[in-house]
Amino acid sequence: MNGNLKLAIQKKGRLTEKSLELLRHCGLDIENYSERLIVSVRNFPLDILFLRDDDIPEYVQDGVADIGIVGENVIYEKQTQTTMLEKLGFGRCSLMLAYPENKELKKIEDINGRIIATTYPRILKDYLGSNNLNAKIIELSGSVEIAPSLGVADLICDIVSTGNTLMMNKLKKSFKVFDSEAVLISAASSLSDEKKNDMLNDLLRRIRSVLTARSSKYLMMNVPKNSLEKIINIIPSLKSPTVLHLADANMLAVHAVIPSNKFWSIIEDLKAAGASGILLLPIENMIQ
Ligand code: PRT
Ligand code: ZN
Repeated sequence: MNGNLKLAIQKKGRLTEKSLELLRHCGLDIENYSERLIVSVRNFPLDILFLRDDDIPEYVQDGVADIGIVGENVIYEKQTQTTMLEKLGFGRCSLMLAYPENKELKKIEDINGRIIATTYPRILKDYLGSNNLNAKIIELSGSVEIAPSLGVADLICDIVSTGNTLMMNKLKKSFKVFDSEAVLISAASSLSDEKKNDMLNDLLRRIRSVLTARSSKYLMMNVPKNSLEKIINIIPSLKSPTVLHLADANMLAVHAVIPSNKFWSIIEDLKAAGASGILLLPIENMIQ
């Protein structure tokens, strides 16, 4: 026991690279991890444990790892005692009901009496229960999408991201059961070891600043002096924009941090108000 904070992430799968990328953006210098179960971070008291994603909730609950990064779908399905500390904005997907293209499913009640194959029996059972539905659940460990063509099930309930897998198997998606993304979890909202709790708070501050930076962009433009007020009213700035003088006395430079997803909806209004030389830059880090 070296007293380091222990973080469990997926060893090899869809969440591995994004989890490591997030940690690196937090300034962590991570040793080459290939095929190792545990690696230390060189410049932060953190050990990273590489595990199968299905095992992460239980290891965190039991204190083998202090914190973990895993999909909400896995947490919900495993029903362990863990607390979600932060949504991480990657690994987004939905658990959805899907059925063969040549069949009809007009309303959700049409699944009553049908057989649904899934790797998420608990989530599906809750969904059926809370919607007063009565279907039979068959639990499979993988390749759920081929169950209808094998005649094993009428429908499936599986993770959908792009929808390509469903299409390739001649299935169409219907009702959504659950939305998921990768989240950071711990056994309780604060750790009992005070030193580790300080480390966790430091790490959380860094993660939150990276996440805020990712969802924001730095907007720069030149504007005619007499359009300043109009332009400022268009900008969905998080704080008051910065206004700078230019060599041309009739023009000003305006800089602002904006939510990334707002850019395309304001660009035409900015141009119409006389803005020129519009630049949108990524932000590396943002401390609030
Ligand atoms: O080996 P280990 O048990 O660790 O990995 P795993 O195979 O169980 O998990 P993995 O790596 O496939 O997924 C890890 C997590 O990523 C999941 O628990 C989800 O939270 C999240 N995630 C995001 C996804 C997807 N997108 C996804 N598309 N998990 C699975 N899929 C699969 C889905 O099951 C289906 O087979 O991809 C297929 C559908 O994808 P589309 O793009 O064709 O719709
Ligand atoms: Zn898994």
